[in-house]
Amino acid sequence: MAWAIPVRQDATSNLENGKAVITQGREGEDPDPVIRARREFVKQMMKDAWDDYVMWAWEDNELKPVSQTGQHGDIFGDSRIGATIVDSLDTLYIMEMMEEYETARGFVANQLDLNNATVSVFETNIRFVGGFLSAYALTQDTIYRDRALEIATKLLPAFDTPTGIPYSHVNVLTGEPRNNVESVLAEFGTLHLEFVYLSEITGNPIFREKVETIRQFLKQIEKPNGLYPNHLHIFEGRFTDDHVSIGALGDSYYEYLLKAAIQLNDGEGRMMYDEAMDGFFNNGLVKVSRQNHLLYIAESRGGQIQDVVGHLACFAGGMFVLGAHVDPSNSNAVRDAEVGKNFTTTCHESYIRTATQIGPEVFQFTETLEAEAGNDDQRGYILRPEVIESYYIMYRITGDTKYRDWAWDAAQSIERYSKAGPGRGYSGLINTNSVNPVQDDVQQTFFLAETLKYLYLIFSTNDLISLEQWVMNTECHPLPIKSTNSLY
Ligand code: DMJ
Repeated sequence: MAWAIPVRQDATSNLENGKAVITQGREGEDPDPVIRARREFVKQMMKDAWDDYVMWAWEDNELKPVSQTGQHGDIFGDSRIGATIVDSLDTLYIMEMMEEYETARGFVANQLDLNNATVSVFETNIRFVGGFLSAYALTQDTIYRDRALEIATKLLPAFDTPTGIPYSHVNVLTGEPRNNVESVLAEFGTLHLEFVYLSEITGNPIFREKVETIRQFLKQIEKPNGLYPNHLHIFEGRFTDDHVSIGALGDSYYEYLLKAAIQLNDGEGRMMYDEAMDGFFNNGLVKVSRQNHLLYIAESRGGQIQDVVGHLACFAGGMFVLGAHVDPSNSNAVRDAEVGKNFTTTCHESYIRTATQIGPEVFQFTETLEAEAGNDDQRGYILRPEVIESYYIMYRITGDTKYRDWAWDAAQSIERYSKAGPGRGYSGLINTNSVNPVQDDVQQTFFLAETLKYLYLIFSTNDLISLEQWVMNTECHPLPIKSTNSLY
């Protein structure tokens, strides 16, 4: 029997035609029993991943599912701050795993305590601030709003720089930044959705002001050939390298330009997104393979095109299609819908060309390689979501069921090769091209926040966290869209 989602008393204004718009319980169930069974299978994957974490790594940041112990990881300093718990909150809620959800809420309410740690501003924002804001929007439980405010406030000293571009790391107790004057585009450019919404729900404008400063800085800075290099000197306000990528180091900056436009009807964000995408096209970075004309988005270094694509870049298939979907009269809409579809196909090819049918961390295009890793360093898989994320957006927008099939194939392969044992959690793989892959013994928090949530949603009906009312932060935490969602 499906759980009836408890809608809190103070969320009654979120009823639409008498139904909660937060989660819809059985209404998210597909009429097709095969699809319903797939959704149940994904839910069981979440249960195994969660239970194993609770059993062996509670309060720590990540589970080591092979060793059956926890680990801090390095992105949250020395702190054991339950990153998996916070990143999982909304997934548990959306999947109606209410007992587990209440356990997670109890940790947030009673145990979570930031130690004397130097944390990544970006990671803390997308996983903690974003996770809490999403949980707040879904449940209207103010504990999450207050936690988001508390943690975002601890990040504010990082923004005390001449440009307003934040340091990459800050100590959450002392406010001391890590003394590194170069920051990464995808990090300081991936704060906008959370900070604007946080200002809105707390009435404190400071967060909006911080990201508005970053936006205006990036709007006026000279972009070589219309491209954004990935590193910036936060004191001198100049780019410090010539590496351009829609994947690692650049990725979610572009994602947030588009998604801010969706969240807030932000015309400036849309304009900057369109210009940034034009930069990739105008500099010849959107290419096709010589063998089978697979479309891919190359990187650029020192003015030279590099025919490599990271798994991270595969989110862009969904981004291009989403950008076309929300603004069909945009002059780039037809181009972007086509590019998004074809790039998603290429990312799928990177999956089906390995022995495990799971795509590698990096794939290349050369005389002999087409969407395949070129060396052992490129062959790993760390439970990343981006390819499945694009399947999910493609399915929701086009209705083409092949994306559900591709997602199911990926889920089956993850179950077969990444599972640490019966009833156990999931691990990354060292080599996706081996049928006996060695596991890397890390269950990344984004596996529960993103990979499993996207899988669950692709096997649900479109009204569960609908694209018209919610926009995902880059960690797949849904935030309400201002113009269509009364929860904003
Ligand atoms: C996640 O933390 C986010 O999706 C981020 O934007 C990129 N990397 C991981 C998942 O691969």
